[in-house]
Amino acid sequence: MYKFYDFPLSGNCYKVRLLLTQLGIPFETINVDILQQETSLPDFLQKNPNGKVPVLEIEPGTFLTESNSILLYLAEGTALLPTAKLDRIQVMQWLFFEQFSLGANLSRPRFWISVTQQAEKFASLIQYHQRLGNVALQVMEQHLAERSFFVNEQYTIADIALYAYTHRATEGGYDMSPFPKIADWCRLVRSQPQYVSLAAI
Ligand SMILES: N[C@@H](CCC(=O)N[C@@H](CS)C(=O)NCC(=O)O)C(=O)O
Repeated sequence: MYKFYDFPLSGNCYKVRLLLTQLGIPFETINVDILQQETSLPDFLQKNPNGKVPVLEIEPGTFLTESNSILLYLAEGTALLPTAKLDRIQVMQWLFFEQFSLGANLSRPRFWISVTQQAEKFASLIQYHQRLGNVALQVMEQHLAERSFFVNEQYTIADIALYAYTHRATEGGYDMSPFPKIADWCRLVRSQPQYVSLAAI
């Protein structure tokens, strides 16, 4: 059985937990407390030298890291990763967009404002990330203007990756009122079979 190294409040971990659940893949969860620096312990660094969750141990001693790579691995051969070349590459395009333009810009303000409650200390960094995050959210809003899902009008791992931090962006101080299409899409993601929620902070 897969072993999943997880921090329940993490959006990156949530992506993997949601996909494992929706695909009906059994897994054992091992909680890693990033607030107690458990990702810096030597034993954990052997699993991921980059010191971050999520990590999926797919067989004893074989570890996959980077949330979106894990999504690609798990979704291979399922309806959540299209086989047609262009659709597949467009899924990857959104996975890369999520990592470079969206994820950290939403997750870092959320971490400082709602998880560690250090908004004042990190005020200027929060402002910096929110400016970039709003640009990324606008890109998503425009894309969704004439679509229900991100790729080929079907639910894919692109939706899972983008949804993880977007649906909790207000916890990072984001005003989501300018993004009604994103709100519709979030409702659609929540209505997918075997949907599970991200833990409340
Ligand atoms: N690009 C990585 C980012 C992973 C990441 O930033 N993980 C955070 C939790 S969301 C973490 O483990 N932080 C602990 C640390 O940096 O010490 C991914 O998508 O998996």
